Amino acid sequence: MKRIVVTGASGQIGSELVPHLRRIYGAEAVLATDLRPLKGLLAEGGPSASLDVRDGKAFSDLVGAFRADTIIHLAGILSARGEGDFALAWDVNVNGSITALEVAREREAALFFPSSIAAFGPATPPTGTPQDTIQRPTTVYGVAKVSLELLCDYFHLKFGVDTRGLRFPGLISHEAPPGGGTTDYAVHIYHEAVERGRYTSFIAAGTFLDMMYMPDALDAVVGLMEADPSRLIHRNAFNVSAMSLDPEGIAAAIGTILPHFVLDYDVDPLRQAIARSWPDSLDCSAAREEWGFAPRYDLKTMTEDMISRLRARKRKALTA
Ligand code: NAD
Ligand code: AKB
Repeated sequence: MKRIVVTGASGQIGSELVPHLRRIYGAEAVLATDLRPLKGLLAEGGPSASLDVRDGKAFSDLVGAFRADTIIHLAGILSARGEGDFALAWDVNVNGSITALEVAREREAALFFPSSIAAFGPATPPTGTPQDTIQRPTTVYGVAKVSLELLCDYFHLKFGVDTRGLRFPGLISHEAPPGGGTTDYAVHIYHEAVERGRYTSFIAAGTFLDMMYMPDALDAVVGLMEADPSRLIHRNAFNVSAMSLDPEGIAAAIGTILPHFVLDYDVDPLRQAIARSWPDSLDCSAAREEWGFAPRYDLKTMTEDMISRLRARKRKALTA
């Protein structure tokens, strides 16, 4: 990766991936784009542009003018939001992503596509979920992810496009808020713990889901995109995860630092049903073997880092 266009750059992942890529490849080598206005570091730290990924001509023109060799395609509508608006979720997640594939093909760029644990469904083995297994998701978000996993394989086989991708678990981070997903509770719980000392979870006690801390997700994107292609047997949709967590497990880890933290529940049936249809713990051996996936953070180290960063931000806001 030398010259990179990032779509959906204002979101939870893009807000941290764009500065990370700019540190590695140089500020001028990373063009941040989004439908929403780009703010702060995204706009000031390097080139940026407005882009609706469903506009094929604008997308292709931007990639061509920037002389990009890589597209990191993050634009999307997340699981819970998607269940509320089928047409929008399909249009952005399927049509917008096919547009990204077509632009990559036309401009001879590599394409990173972020799939998700949402690509699995209730018939999937929930623990030790294999890399290659039954999928059959029950959300429009998941159906779109499976479709794109297959289309990314197809564009590689048929047209030689250098497509690569990960199946992300729920990502926990402190920089930008999550965008309407089911795993969002695992981000909100830290913010609320530091702000208010308590959190009401919309996901029920005992519901385990795969999770990963954002720095490991950023390293995984770069690690996969820089991997020797001759070692990639799967290429797209690699299972990646660092921990399997339920709300009480996170609360217990927070409680070691904030002993008065209180967790209670007001379960949202929609997001709980989605969570129950997803696996508990992925088998990530293909990612480890084919390109050296090695997450650094566990629940303890992630919790220490999240709380210390959120506390520092709170102190700064109070003194500003
Ligand atoms: P997010 O919702 O925080 O950000 C998505 C961004 O896409 C937003 O900034 C939004 O403005 C933009 N967008 C929406 N429609 C657009 C359009 N038509 N054209 C251009 N931009 C548009 O999402 P995120 O968490 O940053 O996720 C990025 C990608 O990673 C998504 O494909 C998501 O499915 C995938 N993913 C995320 C997670 C996670 O936990 N964050 C987990 C698995 C997969
Ligand atoms: C969501 O909950 O929708 C995302 C995801 C796991 O894909 N965080």
